[in-house]
Amino acid sequence: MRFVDEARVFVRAGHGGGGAIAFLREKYRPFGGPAGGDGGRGGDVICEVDEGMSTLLDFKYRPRLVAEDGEPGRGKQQNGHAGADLAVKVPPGTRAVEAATGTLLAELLMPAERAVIARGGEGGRGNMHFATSTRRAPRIATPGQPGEERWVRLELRLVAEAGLVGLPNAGKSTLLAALSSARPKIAPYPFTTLTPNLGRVFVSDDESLSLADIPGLIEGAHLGHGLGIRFLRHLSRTRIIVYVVEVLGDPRTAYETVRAELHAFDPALLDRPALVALNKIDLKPPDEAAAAARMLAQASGLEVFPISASERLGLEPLVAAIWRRLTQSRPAAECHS
Ligand SMILES: Nc1nc2c(ncn2[C@@H]2O[C@H](COP(=O)(O)OP(=O)(O)OP(=O)(O)O)[C@@H](O)[C@H]2O)c(=O)[nH]1
Ligand SMILES: [Mg+2]
Repeated sequence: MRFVDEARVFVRAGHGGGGAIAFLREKYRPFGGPAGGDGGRGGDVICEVDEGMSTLLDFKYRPRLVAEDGEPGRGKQQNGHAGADLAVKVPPGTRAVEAATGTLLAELLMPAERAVIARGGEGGRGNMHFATSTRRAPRIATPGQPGEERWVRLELRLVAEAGLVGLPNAGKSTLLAALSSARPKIAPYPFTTLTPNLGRVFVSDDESLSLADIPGLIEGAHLGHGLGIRFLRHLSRTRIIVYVVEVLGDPRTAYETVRAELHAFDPALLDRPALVALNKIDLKPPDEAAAAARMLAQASGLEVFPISASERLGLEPLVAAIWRRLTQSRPAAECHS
């Protein structure tokens, strides 16, 4: 399944049906009066969260979302049927933004959450409403209103509680694979991961957290180097950032490079609760790894967990710390006001 986190769609809600002008003419009621019914409402275009989805790929193949028009009113006081809504499924974390103005139309997070992104037009009123004592045969009805239509940008921001960030090759995907059932591609060269991966980490039988593996960042990513920083928007909803830094080379510079790129994307990311996973300690003598961890803790002011993702060393304390931070920072009520 291809990961697509941006799509442009044209949405058009249904037009309202026109009100009818009609008169009752029955055998025994020659002047039965005005009987034009109302037009039906146009259908809405609606986005609805499907928990099982994690990409906007479908919209690449279906860029026009059009709801049904309302039917016009008819004689004998019959109202037209309303047009059917068009409901489309989106992954959790989808934002719908009006392309022309940048206005946020909807942000869909919770399972089964729905939002209207284009509202159908009201139906017109038939002439049966316009009769008065002095105007018994009104030849007036109102037209249906047009439905809203607009270009909409859909943007997906993964809904992950924790995010892994680091230089390419630091071992982020290896760590995600060690902690969850996700099976991201892992290879000994930079930029193996081209789009974010998502996994679920079980802390106990019924407690889990979602973890995102973000493609590697290099110095100048905010200038477009490497894969750039657009994937950092998937960090916007993570509550905890886990810096993955390899113990080889210069861990402190690696950490600072990644911080600088996060800052360039959004300075607020630096204020998020964060931890450091100092990876690949299997490649260093234990005392050197421990010294590197102390140095990095000092330099970063963060808790540093020496681990080996591939050898599965030190993972439990790391997960426990992520979980502790999450439960401490978890909003008191998980409901949206
Ligand atoms: N020795 C050792 N090698 C590791 C460890 N973790 C990861 N590796 C290796 O490091 C290489 C890069 O690992 P990945 O998990 O693909 O790294 P990444 O951070 O996801 O890299 P990008 O997707 O390119 O950003 C692979 O060859 C892994 O097998 C570790 O703890 N010890
Ligand atoms: Mg990777």
